[in-house]
Amino acid sequence: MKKKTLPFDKDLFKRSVLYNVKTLYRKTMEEATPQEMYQAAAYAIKDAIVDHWMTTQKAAAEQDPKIVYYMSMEFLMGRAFGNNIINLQAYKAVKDALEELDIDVNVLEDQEPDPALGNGGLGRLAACFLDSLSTLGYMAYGCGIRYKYGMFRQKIQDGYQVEVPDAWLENGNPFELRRNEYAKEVKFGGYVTMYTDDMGRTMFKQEGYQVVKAVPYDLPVIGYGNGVVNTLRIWDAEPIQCFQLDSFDKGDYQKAVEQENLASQLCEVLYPNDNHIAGKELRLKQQYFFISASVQTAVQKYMQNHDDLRKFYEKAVFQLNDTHPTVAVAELMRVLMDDYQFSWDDAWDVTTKTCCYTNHTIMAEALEKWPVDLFQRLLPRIYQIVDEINRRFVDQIMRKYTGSAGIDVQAKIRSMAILYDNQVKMAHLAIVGGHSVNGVAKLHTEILEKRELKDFYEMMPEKFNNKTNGITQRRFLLHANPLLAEWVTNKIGDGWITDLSQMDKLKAFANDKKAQNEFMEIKFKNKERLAKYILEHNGVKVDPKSIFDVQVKRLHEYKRQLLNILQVIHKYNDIKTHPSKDFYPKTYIFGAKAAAGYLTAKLTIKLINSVADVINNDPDIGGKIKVVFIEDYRVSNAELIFAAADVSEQISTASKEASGTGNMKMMLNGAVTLGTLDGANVEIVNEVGEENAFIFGLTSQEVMEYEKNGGYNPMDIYNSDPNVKKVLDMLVDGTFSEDKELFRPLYNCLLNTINSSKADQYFILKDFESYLEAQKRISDAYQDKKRWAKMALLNTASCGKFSSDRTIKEYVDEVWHLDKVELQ
Ligand code: F55
Repeated sequence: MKKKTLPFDKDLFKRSVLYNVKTLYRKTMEEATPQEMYQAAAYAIKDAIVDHWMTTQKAAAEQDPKIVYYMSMEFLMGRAFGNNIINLQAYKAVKDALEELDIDVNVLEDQEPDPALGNGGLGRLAACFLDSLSTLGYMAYGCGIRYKYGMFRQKIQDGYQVEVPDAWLENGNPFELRRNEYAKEVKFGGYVTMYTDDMGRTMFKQEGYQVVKAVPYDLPVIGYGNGVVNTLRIWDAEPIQCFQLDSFDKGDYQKAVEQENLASQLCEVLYPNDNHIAGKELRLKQQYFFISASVQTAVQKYMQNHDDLRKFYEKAVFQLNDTHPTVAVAELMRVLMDDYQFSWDDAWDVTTKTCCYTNHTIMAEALEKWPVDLFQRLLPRIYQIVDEINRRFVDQIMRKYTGSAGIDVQAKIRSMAILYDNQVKMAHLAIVGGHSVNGVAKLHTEILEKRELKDFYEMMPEKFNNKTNGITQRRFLLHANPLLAEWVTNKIGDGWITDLSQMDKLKAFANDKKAQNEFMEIKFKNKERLAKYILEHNGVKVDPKSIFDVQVKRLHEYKRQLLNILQVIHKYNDIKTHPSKDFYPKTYIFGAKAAAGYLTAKLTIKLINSVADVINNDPDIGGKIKVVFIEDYRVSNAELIFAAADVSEQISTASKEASGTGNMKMMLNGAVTLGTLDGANVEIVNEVGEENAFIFGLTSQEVMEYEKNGGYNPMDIYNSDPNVKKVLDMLVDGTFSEDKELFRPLYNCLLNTINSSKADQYFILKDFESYLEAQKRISDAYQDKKRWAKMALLNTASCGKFSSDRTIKEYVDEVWHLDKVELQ
């Protein structure tokens, strides 16, 4: 039976492109620049999307399904054009149509800037989830911020990272729709007054505040082949027009200027920190800004076709992506009580049944806390509500534990209160104010339950659940790796595109010599494609026959890029001292952005580039190893990199990486994991089998045991392992920099001679030997061509579990309970 595909009118598309070039630019195709052609084609695609968008919204209005509001400060969408035409099942038609107009689809795709409204994993996960929600036919809104400047663009100058503003909206965004009619007001500051309403109830009112207008921009999120189009709604801030200002604050010129300033600053820039809270006032403003607008919208939408707001949670669920959107708990309480006259208890019932929270990290520096005075000054009414939530919760703790043998009630309050030490603890608010708390991989959820959030887990175990992360195979295989996608489809049909568990069927080919050769031939072609990119962008020639060993992710000490580069230095020494020793050539590929203020991370980038300089230009090495640092790692070049990876480096200190998702993207593309038993690596190894991955290092148990006992002394390793000593000494002997002191801070991180309990907090030297040994196993395995091909193929064949479709199904079945929307 032939499967139904979405209709797409190729000729209409072609005419539309020509028409758009004319009306947008007053040009013919011959005169238009590639950017103009891209815009014209994108508008033509948008035309096709809008029909589906309207059909979906109409069906939803009729069927009234429950909606998930995925609230997130970050959506790392990546380029839209290619992904949209893939999900419309129109890639080939568009490619052919463009060819007839003498345009290469790849050149066109390259004209689009990466919408980088996210830092890394957390933001990208949100984007994958939206893709899956549409593909599975559930109604969803992504709620976020339309930052004027997204994640900075990274330039490497003299080996150092330089941050360049990301003006992604410079040429406009053809896919977005400004929805002025849905604008909302958001209020900051001022004070709260009390009054008695007509019915004798005590009511609260915020006065003397500043106000900004939140204006939504809608972006379509297209399901694969099903015509479902959901909405990513990102908010921009504008000043309230003066005539409106008049009505509440006549002639207050000063205030008008302040409001203009606030509006222009609010959505200016994404904070570029991952796993680290900067604690800036503007950040809290951003949080409340998009949450207030989103919560108001969700309630209003519900009230359009329902009358009993006490049943709101039957039609809406808020998923809070980490603690950043957690003010939603108090904002929903506020709207229900102040705008709809709910009692506290009724409002609390609705709020806790609506909100759910995902935790993405256990790193202490990422736990979000706000000083009470800042919080109170900026959000006076919200603070009152948080204070009352806290009072009632502390009361509940006391009632539960007072008089229980062996329980220190004060200790419980200290560890769980929302307000403590003059701080507002956002994770605690999220746990108390919702009905679901989830971690993002099995191990991570276990650590939350047993350690990080132990007291909460003991008090309310029913709220806790795990949702192992996933990724969308539409972007990361179908779009990123067309050769492999086609091969897979030839072998097992195209069912995998919407059901990744079908990849399992590839296991039948694991020992098939022809299939193995084809698989490795495709990998080789993808390596050639990446080698070309590297030559163009880095000016370094790499050999696609060498092992492509890849570590791409944010730069963070716990992710241990430093361990990787130290190992490279060791390998360099090894080759120099044993020039005739057999060594299979390797290309070490790094890509990473460091938070702008994170000095150790930035210095690690410099080290990687300095090591690259020395090694790539040393004639003694004869190209046996090459080191490449790919500038400006982002979703678009990630797609090229994943497709070309032989080895996927996932080497975080065990217990620190909540899940990881790059690990899944590389596995999908047939890379073999070299990793610690951390985050989702544990589950990856479980699926693919230990014999098809390379695992090393301390376990999370061991790491946590050391941490409990104040760490370990890396000096012992330095003194006893000559390899380690040599490598570390090279950081400060001028091998990689004329200034011998340049890399001293990294040396000191590893061997803090003043305070040994602060030395090597991420167990780099402790894991060094085991890591070298794993690297050796990799080189050996790669030389056995058949064995490697089988391993690589089995990785692709075993990745079924790691689709975000699976993750979303689990959220739907266990937490959200959504209904599918049916399009006829
Ligand atoms: C961004 C801003 C702040 Cl303030 C804090 C954290 C972040 C951030 O980007 N976190 C992040 O990306 N966390 C990652 O989430 C992924 C998705 O769940 C995980 O796979 C990954 O382990 C985790 O580090």
